Amino acid sequence: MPQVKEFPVVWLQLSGCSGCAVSLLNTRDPDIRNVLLDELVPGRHVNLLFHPVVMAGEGAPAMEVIDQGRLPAEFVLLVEGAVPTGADGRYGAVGELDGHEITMVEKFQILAERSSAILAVGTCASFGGISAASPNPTSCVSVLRFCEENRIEKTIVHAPGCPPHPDWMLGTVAALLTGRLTPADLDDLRRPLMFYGKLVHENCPRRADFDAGKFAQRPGDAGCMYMAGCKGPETYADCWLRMWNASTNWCIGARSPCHGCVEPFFPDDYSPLYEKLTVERLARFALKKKL
Ligand code: FSX
Ligand code: SF4
Repeated sequence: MPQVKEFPVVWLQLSGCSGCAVSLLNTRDPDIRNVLLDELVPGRHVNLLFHPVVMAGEGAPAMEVIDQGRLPAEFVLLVEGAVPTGADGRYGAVGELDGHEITMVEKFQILAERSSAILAVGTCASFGGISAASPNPTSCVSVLRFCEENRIEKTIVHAPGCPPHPDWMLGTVAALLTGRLTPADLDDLRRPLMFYGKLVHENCPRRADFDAGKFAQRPGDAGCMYMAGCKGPETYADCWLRMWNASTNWCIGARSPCHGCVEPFFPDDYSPLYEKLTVERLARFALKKKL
């Protein structure tokens, strides 16, 4: 029988709401049991060493798994949440060991330096997101910004979304494990083009209403939801095709505007959420389309 290769993975949870972890648990095909017990892709098994939401271990035995001296020679680091750098990191702790509180900043720095590659999971880790929203009292920064400021040079890939779709996370991990994620497979925001390559607005079932000038005034109404704050004209994601909750529905299908949660503009630049994009921003989209 061919040997199965083990890929150690550490999931670190920083400043966020745990929605990314919960979204991961909602994976349908494969389901979470298959992800953890079987081969994610033929011949490759994800050995999830540490995940605060999923693992049974707790306390010192759990913290020892990600202790510097015990880390495997190679592992992929998945990071959920932004890095809370304020007050010397005292806004967030991963746990404690030998009576010493281990801050998120401290643990992230060590793991990032030792990792083979980093996957920023969710919009907080990728771009700062809600955790770094104004006025950002905890001085949260994205994974990339922290690494740049601390001269940590690693392959960093983004799988944003608030939360990200389970397929976006697992598909990106599978591509990383099989070496099928080259810079040519990413957009200029380091997102895999296979998930984030197409514009929502170009693929929206309400697009004909936009072109005909039939606009909904509030969520729930018929017509294009541009006036009700839809950010589809500058949001790159495949929700319109993939849909959510085991392909049940998606935001626009549920008569809600797209909030652009996969974009670096979210949430500050997209607030108030139900306010329309400026005409200048729309014009920028039209210009891009012509090129
Ligand atoms: Fe952020 Fe994760 Fe949004 Fe939440 O923790 S991407 S707030 S859905 O879940 O980081
Ligand atoms: Fe669809 Fe939103 Fe574009 Fe209207 S503005 S066509 S609702 S994506």
